[in-house]
Amino acid sequence: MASEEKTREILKAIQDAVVGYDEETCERLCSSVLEEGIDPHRAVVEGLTGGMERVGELYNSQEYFVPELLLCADALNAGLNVLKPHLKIEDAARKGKLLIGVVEGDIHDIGKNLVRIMFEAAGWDVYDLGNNVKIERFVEEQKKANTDIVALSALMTTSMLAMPKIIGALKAQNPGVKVLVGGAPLSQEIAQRYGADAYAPDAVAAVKRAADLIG
Ligand code: B1M
Repeated sequence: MASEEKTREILKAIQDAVVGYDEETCERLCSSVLEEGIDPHRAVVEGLTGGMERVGELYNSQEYFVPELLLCADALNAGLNVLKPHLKIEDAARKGKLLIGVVEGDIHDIGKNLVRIMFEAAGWDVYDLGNNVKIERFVEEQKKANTDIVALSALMTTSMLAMPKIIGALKAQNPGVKVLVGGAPLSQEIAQRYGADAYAPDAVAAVKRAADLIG
């Protein structure tokens, strides 16, 4: 079991590997997380996601541009692939069926993928529609899979405007379906205004909110 100091050192190095778009190092460090007995959830949140937050700041300050973002996303995903099989949420809460996707006009899927992984880790049946998903597709697939919940992700202030339309269409077809929303530009207040049943600020909270909705 690594000391707190050693743990922080490894998590910081994972952040640096994401920021430095170094896939190989990121993979190796995520393997060392497992060898050292560090909590893999912590490595995802403080290491990989923390690194992507720093990447966002570099993009904002125009030190990084779209090509760098894509390379950083590859490094994050390489690390995530190592940690994913070890992310088990032991939770007595009820598990259900979830349909998830990123709304139309938006291709940012790193956050959505983290949310999906947390639901899978918690034992939910997950149907992932990917990114840039049209309203009609959400409605059709919800009907087909008859999921308890539809989870909508948006990363842009422009794309999130599709959410109230999707929620309206889903509820018109099936008034019982619950809709969970999330993504950086969302908030509890916006979620309520859009008619969503719940809002979650991060992937772990998303699983808790969803379990409450069907509990
Ligand atoms: Co771009 N992008 N991007 N981008 N990108 C943002 C979002 C932006 C804020 C950057 C900025 O300007 N400061 C900005 C949006 C501005 C706005 O709001 N209007 C932006 C822009 C403008 C663009 C382009 C238009 C750039 C261009 O082409 N000129 C373009 C858009 C294309 C499109 O979608 N149509 C674009 C493209 C890209 C890349 C493809 C290069 C890449 C995405 C790669 C990929 O996803 N496969 C990218 C990236 C990486 C970013 C930033 C830097 C990082 C996003 C990210 O992955 N964060 C982002 C700036 C930033 O956020 N600081 C930015 C890490 C991830 C783990 O966090 O996704 O927030 P996040 O997910 C969190 C929570 O939000 C939450 O849980 C997750 C983890 O706990 N969550 C949920 C997410 N979904 C949830 C759903 C839930 C619950 C919780 O329940 C359903």
